[in-house]
Amino acid sequence: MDGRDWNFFLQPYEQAVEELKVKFKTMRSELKMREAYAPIEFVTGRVKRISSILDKAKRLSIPMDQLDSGIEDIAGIRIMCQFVDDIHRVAELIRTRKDFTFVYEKDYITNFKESGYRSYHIIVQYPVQTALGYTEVLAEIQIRTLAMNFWATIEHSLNYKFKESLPDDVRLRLKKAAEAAYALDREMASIRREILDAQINFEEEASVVATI
Ligand code: 0O2
Repeated sequence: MDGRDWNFFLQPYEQAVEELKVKFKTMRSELKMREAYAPIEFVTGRVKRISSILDKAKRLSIPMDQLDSGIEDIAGIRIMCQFVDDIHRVAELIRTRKDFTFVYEKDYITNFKESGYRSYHIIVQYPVQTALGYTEVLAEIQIRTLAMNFWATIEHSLNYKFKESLPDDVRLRLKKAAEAAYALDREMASIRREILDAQINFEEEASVVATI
């Protein structure tokens, strides 16, 4: 494919990413308005770089004419949450939406990757109306906590910079850092639960006093 062909190929993915970003940002503001707390902290999106598409196609032996069905993360959306519980809430909201089709999900939180990577991935089929007609593209929605995102962003840039040459001891330290990030997630969730419980008890006591 030359540059022009790539532009045509990637156009519906770019449109899908832009539309999905708007939808999840709207979900965030709507939930914040209705419930005062939004399980979504922020949303980002990207179309996979051509070099990264070619690398993945080569690694998975995907023919060039099957890139659209063989590579599921050409369109990628990332949803960052404060807490692990929020990830499951957002995943449920995604599963029940009617404006795209849920395909399948990968729970890399329970089944974290060898690198230490944790995130919840949902693959959806997204309908796109382009100037030339209707099509559908696959998109990968990654849902993660802020701590998971912190780890993944740094690990990704180190891997990108040093390719295969990251020394084993660095990989091991990164894996331990991923565990530390997950321990932080659990601790923050526990602190939050304690504060919420204390608040409920306080409100119950206050309402008893008010009725006396
Ligand atoms: P980008 O944004 O294109 O540069 P895989 O073999 O991991 O490529 P798999 O197992 O099907 O494929 O995973 P999946 O669900 O397609 O996820 C691939 C994407 O998940 C990656 O895209 C990353 O965004 C993220 N990811 C998966 N494993 C790791 C990991 O060990 N570290 C980090 N930092 N991210 C990971 P690309 O292609 O890397 O990113």
